[in-house]
Amino acid sequence: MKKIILSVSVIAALGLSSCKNETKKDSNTTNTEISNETAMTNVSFGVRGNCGMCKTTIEKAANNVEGVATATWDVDKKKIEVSFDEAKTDAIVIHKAIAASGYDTDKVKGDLDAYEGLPGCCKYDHSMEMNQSK
Ligand SMILES: [Cu+2]
Repeated sequence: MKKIILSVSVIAALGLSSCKNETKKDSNTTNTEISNETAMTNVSFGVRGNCGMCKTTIEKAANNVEGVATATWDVDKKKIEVSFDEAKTDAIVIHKAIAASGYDTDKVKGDLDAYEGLPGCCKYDHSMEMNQSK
């Protein structure tokens, strides 16, 4: 009788240890997925501009940077929100790309030649307040 109880408990122990192994595999997979998601970095910073055409130009400039996933400029707040892969690019590269299209950011001044080439309605005031919170 004792032998039977012993062998049953051995089988039970084997069953438990194999379950543990499976659980480990599952949690490893989950961790990899989470780290892929958190690789995206979100930044927001001030960018001067006037209208919907400015919005198109600014967002296009940001989106053309390799590693940028999304870019949304807010015409009222004079502010852009960018989501990018930190392994591929850096926030300052995005500032420079927007500045090259003629627009001032809170870190890099807009290229003046590109500014001169902007449509009249887009020639924003260089003293405009950016990154407004209203
Ligand atoms: Cu404009």
